[in-house]
Amino acid sequence: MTQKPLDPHKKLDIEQILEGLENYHPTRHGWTWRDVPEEGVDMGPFHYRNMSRPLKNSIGLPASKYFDHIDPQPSCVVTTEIASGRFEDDIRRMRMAAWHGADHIMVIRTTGQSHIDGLLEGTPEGVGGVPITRKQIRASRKACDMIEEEVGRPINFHSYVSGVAGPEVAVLFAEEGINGAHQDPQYNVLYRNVNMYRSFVDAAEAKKVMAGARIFQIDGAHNANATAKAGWLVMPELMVQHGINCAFSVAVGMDKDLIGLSTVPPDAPPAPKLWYDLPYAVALRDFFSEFKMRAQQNTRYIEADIEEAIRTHTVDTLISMLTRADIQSTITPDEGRNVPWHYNNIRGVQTVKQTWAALDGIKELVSLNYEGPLGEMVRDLKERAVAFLEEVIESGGYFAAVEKGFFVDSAKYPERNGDGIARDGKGGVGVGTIIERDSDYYAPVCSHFGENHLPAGVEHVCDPIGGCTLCKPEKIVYIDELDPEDNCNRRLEKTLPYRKGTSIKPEAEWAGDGTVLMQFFVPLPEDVAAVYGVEMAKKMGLNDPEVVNIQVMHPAEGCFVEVKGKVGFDIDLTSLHVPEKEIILPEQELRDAVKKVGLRVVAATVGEDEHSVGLREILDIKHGGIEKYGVKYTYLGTSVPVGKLVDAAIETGAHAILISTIISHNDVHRAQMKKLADLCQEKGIRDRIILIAGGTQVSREMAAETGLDATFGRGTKGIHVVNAMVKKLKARGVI
Ligand code: Z97
Repeated sequence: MTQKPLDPHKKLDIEQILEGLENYHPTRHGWTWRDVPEEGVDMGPFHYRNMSRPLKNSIGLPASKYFDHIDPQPSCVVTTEIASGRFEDDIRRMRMAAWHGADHIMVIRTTGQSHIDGLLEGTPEGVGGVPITRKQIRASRKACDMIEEEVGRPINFHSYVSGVAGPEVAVLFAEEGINGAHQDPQYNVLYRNVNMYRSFVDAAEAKKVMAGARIFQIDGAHNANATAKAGWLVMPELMVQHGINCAFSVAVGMDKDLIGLSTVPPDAPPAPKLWYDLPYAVALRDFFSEFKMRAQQNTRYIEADIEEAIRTHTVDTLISMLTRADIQSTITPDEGRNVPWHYNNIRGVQTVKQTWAALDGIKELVSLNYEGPLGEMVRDLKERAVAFLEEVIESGGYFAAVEKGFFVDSAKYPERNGDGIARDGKGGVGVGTIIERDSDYYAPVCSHFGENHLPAGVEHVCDPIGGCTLCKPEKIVYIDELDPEDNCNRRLEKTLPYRKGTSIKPEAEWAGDGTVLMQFFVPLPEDVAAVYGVEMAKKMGLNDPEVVNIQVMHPAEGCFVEVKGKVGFDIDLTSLHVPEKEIILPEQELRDAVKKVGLRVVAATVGEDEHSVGLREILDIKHGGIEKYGVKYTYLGTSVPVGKLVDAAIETGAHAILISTIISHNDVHRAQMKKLADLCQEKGIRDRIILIAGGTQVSREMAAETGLDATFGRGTKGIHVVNAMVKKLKARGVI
C-alpha cells in the first residue's frame, strides 16, 4: 500500500495513520544493514573512511553548520529505545530520532511481556504498563514505513520475544514486519523463572519463525552483566551465555548474520574501564567472529546525571570502534531518572554520531597492542570461559548447571560466591506443559520448528489451508480495540488540542504532559538543596516537582540541582507574536561580496556615549566581528559627533557608517540615528551610503522610523551586520 509522502514541515497525523490500519501490511520485511561504500564517503570538505551513505533528510550535529551542514552517518546501525509506553507518542519520537540518525528503533511497551501468557489486542495501558499488541505494532510499523521514506533509509523496528507466549509473539512480529527482536531462552529461565525446558522448546519455535521472517536476533547476556553484583567479574560466564544462544539459534536454522550478541561493557568510570572492557570486547569478537556484535551502554551504571552517562557512552563507542560493532545501541542518558525522554534519545544518538565522526577510520591510525597485557588478558578470559563451559558439560549440561546456580554468580570464575540464580527444572512458569508430538503430527503453517509431516501429495506446507498468515497477510485477523475506555482513541481525544489545536504545552513523556526540567545552582548543602529545589519549583508554579539530580559542587558551598515538574497552563499559539525571520546569506557568499566591492566602513560610538565594547566586538575579528568577513573598518572612537563620522565616510570612500548608541534617556539614541540619516541626506550621499545603528535599547523595527538601513539590538554578531550591508548593496545593484 503506498502512502502519501510525509511533508517535513508538517507533524505526523496520528489519526491518519490509524485510518485503514485493518488493511495495512508493511512494505518491507526483515532486517536491513546500512549501505557502506567501500571507497568511503566524501562530504563537504572531508573524506570519511568508515561511513554509510548520508540521509535524504536529517539534522546534523550542532557544529555541522561550520562544515557545510554535513551529517555523516556511521557505518553501524544506530539504535534508540523509545519507550514512552504510548505508541501514539512514540511514533512522533521515532520520526525525530530517525532525522538524527537512528535506524534501529526499539520497544513499544512498558510491561514485562514475559508475564503475559498470550497475545492482547487493542491498545490498552492497564495498570501494569503497556503490552505488545497487533494494533500498536502495526501503527508503529506503518509510521516507520513513512518515516523511512522521508529520511531515505530503512528503519529496523524492534521488540522482544520472551515469556511463555514467545512463539505467538514471534508469529505476530513476522506477520507485522518487525525487523529485530530480543530472544534468548536463558533470559526467561534466569530472570523470569519460566520453566527451563519449556523456555528452550518455545525458543526453538520462536527462533524458527524469526529466521523465516529474517528478523534479527539479540540475545540476553547483557542482563547477567546488569544483574550480577560485580559485573566486571562475570565476563567468562557472559561468553558462555552468548555461546549457548548462538549455538542453539544456529541449530534451529537461523543464519549467522541474523544472530547478534548483546554486549555491554562490564563497568564504567571511575573503574579503570579500558583494562576490563577492552580485553572482554576483543575476546568476544575473537570467539564469535562469524556473528554480529550489538554494543550497548551498561544501564547498571547510569546515575541521575546526563553528562556522566554521555561521557561513559563516548568511551564505550571508542571501544566499539577499536574492536567492532555492527549495531551501536544507545540508551537514553536519563534512564536513571525518567521514562526515557525523547530529546535524550536524540542526545544518545548524537553521542554515537559525534564520536564516530571524530574517530572515523581510527583503526588505520591506531592499532591495539596484543604484545603486552592486552594479549594476556584476552587469553585469560578465553581460558576461563572455556573452563566454565567444560564444567557445565561435566556437571550434566546446561539444565543441571542452572539447577546448581552456575549462572550470575558474582565471583570471578573459577571462584564461586554461591550467589548465582538457581532454578528448579521441575518448577517455574509453564512447568509440565510440554507435550510430545504424535508421530503423524502436522501443522499447516510455514516456519514451524521440528517434525511436521506433510500429508501425501502436499507440496507446500500451508497449501491445504490455502496459505498461512505468513504467506497470505490478508488472512490475519485484525481486532481493533477491546476496551471502550482503555484505548488510544480516548487518549487521543484528550491530547487533540495539543496536537492539532492551538494549545501549547511543553512535553517530555506524552503529548501535552507539560513536563519541564529546570537546572540551577543553590548555595546550600545537599540535603537542604533538595528541599529548596522542590519549594522553589512550587513557587514558580510547577506541579508535581521532583528533584531528579543533585551534584555536590562543595559540601558547604552548594549544589547543582535539577528539578522536573509540570506546567499547569496552556499558551494559545495565536497569542504568540513571532518576529519575521532574518535570512542570513551563506558565509562564503558574504565573503565573496565583501571582497568584490572592497567593503569599507567607518564606525564610532556617537553623542556622549563612552561605551565602546559592544561596537568593538562587532568590528574585531576575535569574536566574529565584521573583520572576519573581510570588511575594512576605520574606528573613530567614543562620543564622536555624527558630523565627524559622515565627513570621515566621505573622505575614506566608505560604503557604510556604523554607529553605536547605548545611552537612551530622553530618546537620545533615536535622535542620533535620525540625525545621521538627515545629515547624509543633506550632504547628498544618502543613496550611496549604508547607515546602520546598534545598541542595547535599539530594535530591528527602529530602522524604518529613523530612516536608517538596518538597526540591531542585543545578541547581534558581526555576521548580521555584514549580511545587512551585502543585502543593501545587492538591492542597490552594486553587486
Ligand atoms: C536492551 N536496554 O536494549 P520482558 N528478552 C531478552 C531481554 O534482554 C529482554 C526481554 C526479553 C536493554 C533493554 C532489557 N531486556 C532491554 C533477552 C529485556 C524483555 O518482556 O520485559 O520480560 O522481556 O537490551
